[in-house]
Amino acid sequence: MTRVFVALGANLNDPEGQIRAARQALAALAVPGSLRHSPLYRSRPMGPTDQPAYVNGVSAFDTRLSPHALLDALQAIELAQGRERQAERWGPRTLDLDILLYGERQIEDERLTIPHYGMKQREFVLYPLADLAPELVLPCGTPLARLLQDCPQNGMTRLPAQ
Ligand code: A4P
Ligand code: MG
Repeated sequence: MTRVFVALGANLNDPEGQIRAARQALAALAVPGSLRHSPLYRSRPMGPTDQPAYVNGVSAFDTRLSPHALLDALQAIELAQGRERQAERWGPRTLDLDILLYGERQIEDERLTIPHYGMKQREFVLYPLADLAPELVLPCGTPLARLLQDCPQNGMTRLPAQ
């Protein structure tokens, strides 16, 4: 059983509803009782600016799935919620589920890079991650608190809890 952190992002077709539906779907991948969710945030789009604001959050849970089985399951949830992969890098999407951390593992192969390659710089990942695990230390030894010091919130706002 391994503790994992998953980043959730959406900016099309009721993004907040997409994230809430995805959070429910994650329960099927989690050891019962282990699933936790950060507050949700509205964030400025990284990449092309001619796209709607994003809703972002992070969820944490224990799983018995291997890293690749977890990726398969997350991509199935993306597809079930109408994700269409487009050519434009960092373009708009109904739902993006990225594996941030899989225990202490460091993985680099053709399908997976863990820790996620962008997580150390992205305010919409680091702040919700800190809501769940303020004391977290990355597998490379860097404390999350140190990354937050170098990461402005960039106009991000926390959404009211529901
Ligand atoms: N892949 C490799 N490592 C991982 C991992 N740790 N978790 C591979 C998940 N997938 C991983 O992903 C492309 C491939 O990455 C997968 O097939 C998988 O094998 P994708 O979801 O099809 O493509 P993508 O998400 O569009 O690409 P990319 O480069 O991962 O996009 P990002 O970096 O996730 O950026 N602005 C705001 N404010 N908030 C956002 O959430 N998101 C993006 C997307 C752009 N701008 C944003 C946000
Ligand atoms: Mg992705």
